[in-house]
Amino acid sequence: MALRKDFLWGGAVAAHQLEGGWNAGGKGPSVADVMTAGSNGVERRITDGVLAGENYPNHEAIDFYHRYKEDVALFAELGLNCFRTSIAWTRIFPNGDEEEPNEEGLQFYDDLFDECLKNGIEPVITLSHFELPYHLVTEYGGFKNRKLIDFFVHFAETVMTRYKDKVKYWMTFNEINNQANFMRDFAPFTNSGLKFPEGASDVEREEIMYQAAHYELVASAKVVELGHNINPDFQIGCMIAMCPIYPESCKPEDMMAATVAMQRRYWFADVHVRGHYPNYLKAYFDRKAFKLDITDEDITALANGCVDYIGFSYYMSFAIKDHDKAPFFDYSEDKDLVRNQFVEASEWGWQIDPLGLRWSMSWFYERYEKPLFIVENGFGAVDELEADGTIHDQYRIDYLSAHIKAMKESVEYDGVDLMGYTPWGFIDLVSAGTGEMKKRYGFIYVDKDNDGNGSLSRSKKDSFAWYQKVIATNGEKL
Ligand code: BGP
Repeated sequence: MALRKDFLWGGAVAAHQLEGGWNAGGKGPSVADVMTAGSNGVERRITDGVLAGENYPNHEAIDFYHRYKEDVALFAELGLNCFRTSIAWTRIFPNGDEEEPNEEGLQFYDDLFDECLKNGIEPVITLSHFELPYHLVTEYGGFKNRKLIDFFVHFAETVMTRYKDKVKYWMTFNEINNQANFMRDFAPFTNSGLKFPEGASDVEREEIMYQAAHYELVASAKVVELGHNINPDFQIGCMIAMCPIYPESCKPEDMMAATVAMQRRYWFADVHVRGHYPNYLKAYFDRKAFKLDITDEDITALANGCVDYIGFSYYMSFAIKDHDKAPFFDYSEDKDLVRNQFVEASEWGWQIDPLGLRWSMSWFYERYEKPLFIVENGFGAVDELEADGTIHDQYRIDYLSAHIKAMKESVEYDGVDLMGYTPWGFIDLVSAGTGEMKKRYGFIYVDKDNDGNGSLSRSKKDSFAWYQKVIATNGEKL
């Protein structure tokens, strides 16, 4: 089998990481807007507002908000036939809980989508990509509050109705399962906006995390059902962060550790795709005596809102050992994960494993038999700008071509049904994890440094011409 003729070759970004214009056009602050930059191992920190002297990298980002027309022209030159971005919730509902949307925000996305479509580029839209309205954190405590289901559904209904003839592909929550391994206050990489009570134990944190995850899954399911009513042609997917967890060895305890770790990290996909909680998770809830608010209506909503496809990100794989160390895998930290000695890692410790992509595709497809969509994959690196303005990013080309090769093998040898591929951060943007500019993924270079200095001008790296060729040959020439 070869790649589909209508294969979606694109690039992926998120509103808060590239748009800037954080308070333009009536936009309210999101959690990303009150998050400081981290660097040199210092974590990003959420503040209680805008503090003088702090570096808030998302405020300007790469100023896509004002430059999207020139950028979309470059995307067209690159040859993209789709563009994955998110709609910033706070452009549409500045506080997240209003009845009436902000027309200026709606108009911005109308203009952006028109510009894309005019250039033969189909928008692929994430509804929530780590950019919860900050007001929903301060007023309601984030997604541990049931009220957020209604706010999210109202937001989704508003934009799905408005763009029903412009957008066909949707995703609900970006990397919804990431919250299972970042159970600290206002962690980056989550949609929940949680602050845990002072002194909360690991078990208490876990219970709060499961409650928030449940509300997000119910919100997602309601939006899938609603979206299909708004336009039966909509394709609405979930988005899972996929990092397969290998056993460190064939020792049975390592094998079991990997199995349990996979359950704890990927049960989200079971609920999204099958519409109910898996038994292994119900057993875990019982053992831990969690008191979760899961109503009969929620159970019905989950069953009625199964996704059409599985969107997922893939950057790296993990390894784990020794299930006998602890009766259950502890998600408050990845302390049982070990370095895989068979693969290299990036400067940020992300283990590079192209075959892991094929493994992941098989795992998803055997389990669910639903179309897959690789909506993120990429290599974060420090790029060197030569004196003549060129950037020779062969390491990025090597990483991506090895992954595309594995992706093609999965289609050809394993018969996986794959809709498309959108490499992450194909235009340089603010890193979600670190808030840095220097961790770059792009084929398009943006002149801006970690301190916010630079002309913001765009230029092409070597990988630009390489990806152009990949798309033009439908993945034949890597
Ligand atoms: C994913 C997120 C993206 C993105 C990417 C790279 O988890 O969905 O938002 O940023 O990771 O991560 P980072 O920016 O930390 O390198």
